Amino acid sequence: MCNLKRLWIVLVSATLLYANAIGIEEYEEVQQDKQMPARRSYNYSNVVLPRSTVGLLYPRESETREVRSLDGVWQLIKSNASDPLQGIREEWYKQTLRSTEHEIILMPVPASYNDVTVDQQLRDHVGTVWYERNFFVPSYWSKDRVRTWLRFGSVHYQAVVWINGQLAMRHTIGHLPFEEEVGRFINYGNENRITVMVDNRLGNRSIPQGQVTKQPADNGVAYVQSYTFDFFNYAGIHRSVHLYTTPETYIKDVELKTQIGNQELGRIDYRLMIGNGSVSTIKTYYMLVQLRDRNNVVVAHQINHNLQNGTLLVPKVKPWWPFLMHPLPGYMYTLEFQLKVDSEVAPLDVYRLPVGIRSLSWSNDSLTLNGKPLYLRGFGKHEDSDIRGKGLDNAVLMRDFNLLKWVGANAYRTSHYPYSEESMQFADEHGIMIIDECPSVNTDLFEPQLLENHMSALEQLIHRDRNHASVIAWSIANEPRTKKKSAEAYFGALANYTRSIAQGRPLTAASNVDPPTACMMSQFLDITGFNRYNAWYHNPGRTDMIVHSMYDEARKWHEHYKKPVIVFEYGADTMEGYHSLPAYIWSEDYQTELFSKHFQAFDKLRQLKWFIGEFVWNFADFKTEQTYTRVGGNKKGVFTRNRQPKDAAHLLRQRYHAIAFKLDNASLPADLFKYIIDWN
Ligand code: BDP
Repeated sequence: MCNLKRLWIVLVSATLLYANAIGIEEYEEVQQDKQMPARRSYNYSNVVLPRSTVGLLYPRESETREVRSLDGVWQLIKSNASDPLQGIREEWYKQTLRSTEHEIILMPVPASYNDVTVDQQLRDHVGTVWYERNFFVPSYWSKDRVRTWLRFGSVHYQAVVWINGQLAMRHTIGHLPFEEEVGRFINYGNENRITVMVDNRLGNRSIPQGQVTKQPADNGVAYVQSYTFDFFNYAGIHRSVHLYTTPETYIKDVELKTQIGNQELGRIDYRLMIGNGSVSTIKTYYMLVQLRDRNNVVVAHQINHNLQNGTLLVPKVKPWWPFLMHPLPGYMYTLEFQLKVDSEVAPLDVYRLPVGIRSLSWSNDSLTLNGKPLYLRGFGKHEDSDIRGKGLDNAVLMRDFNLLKWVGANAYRTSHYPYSEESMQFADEHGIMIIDECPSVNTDLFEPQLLENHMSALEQLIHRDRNHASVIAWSIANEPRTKKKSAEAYFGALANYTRSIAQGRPLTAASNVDPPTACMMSQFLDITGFNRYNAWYHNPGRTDMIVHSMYDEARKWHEHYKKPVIVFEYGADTMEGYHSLPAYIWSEDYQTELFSKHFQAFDKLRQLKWFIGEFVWNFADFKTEQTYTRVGGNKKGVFTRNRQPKDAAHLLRQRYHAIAFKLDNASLPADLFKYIIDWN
């Protein structure tokens, strides 16, 4: 069979497969799923474990690698919601989008497409949109022994990518990167076209779950995406798109584990994967591994001939410490790998990776870093901002880190999905600890296919983030419906699997089950986390009931599960600028009062050593779907959506810095308390 024919068959079958997977029929299937009886129990022993992710190192330039960004302004067309796969049938990827009948919309990448235009239909679109742009690739990239890779930081929710009309890659699930070697599709020294179909539909087996239903509307029918989670289902190409090169034989993957030993001895254990070639074909190669400090001085090195694993010992190590826990927080070394051939001077491939060296351990009543018990003070956050939606924006990201430090936080949870790789790098550098959450929110209707997707989400997350010093725990879910008995086997299997790949981090999750004994998930976790809205969803207005309820409940979680306890969410919606004396719900005064009462409860709990953290919900106001409980979105932010402080931010700042002062002797910012009087 000639190659062209073979390619054609591959493409057609791939297209059919894809069409089958997300075809129009799926709308019906989704509807049927809605009626799917929630069986009491499934046997999860036959669940297919995810294949391990390989590669996906963050694209970094070096003397052997080039990185080009494909960010910028792309073209976009919106498919008809009633026919999301029209573009596949009509093979839009084979031509320019301009040659379809559809209106071309200019769209920035990275960004969510929803809030960029003034078109309500695009904002609320359900189904597929198509992106396209042209790019040039220099002819010297086609040289022998160069590989060209295309990498997406995240596309929500499903993506199919064509280059010059040929299917190049597909990926399902937002918030996580994917890449493919694409040299065979590229016109080197010439112009190329990239086409991406993005599908935002969530069903009962997507992570997170949602439902698409067909409903009567004034002009016929409407496809409605519903979901129970409390943030807007933004979609599009959310993070950067990179084209980059590696040599033919290249450093494909690096896995690190670090530890601090006695007498200031640091230790880095690394595992390598070399692309192209079995160990026997590359036996004349070796790896020069060098660890450089912040001043670029080599402080440890090794010549490694086995190309698989090794250990570096670092005398007088500067450990990675969290913000305000040490005068030098977030200390990052650079770990440099040079793949060399004996006879040649120039390395074949060079990859440099920032690394923070620290030990992490936990017990039934503590979480310790470098031997010191941690007390986490921080937030649940969102990737969310005006106009950009969930699109990566470095200015917003830096503002967030500046605010985190201003307020004296030392941690946040990536509620409710993995955040950008850039944010993880910032967290390393600023010493902000991360509870790293997978995109499972309000999980319901537990069954095997969902479990497989959930495991895959965790596998991809852990693979992506395992080398970050800032990551101190994996959160496997937020508020799953774990009062259901059917959740027990599901979470048992999920936790078992996740623990087997957990890379030295404890497992946690945020439960809102009440009473604690009714939660079918928390028994499988290393750290118990719970969300509770006293004086908001429970007894609104009654700030006089907070201290007792919070103290009492946290103790119950501990008594039952005998694990360290964190409060992952508490808070109150607050309209900036609305004031009321005495305090009334939704006012800034109420948020401040509610926080202060929680602080009293947390301080009582801190006496009991197993209480290890307090997280406000939320760092900033964020957009949600349209509902009568939300005025322009969720307003529980301590900061507005524009990242300006509400009143409560100042109180929280005083508390967080005061905790750092009491626990770690951190110095207090000069402007923490305003002058009022000379008390003497
Ligand atoms: C919690 C959810 C969070 C919501 C919050 C709220 O975990 O996603 O935004 O409630 O209602 O239950 O503000």
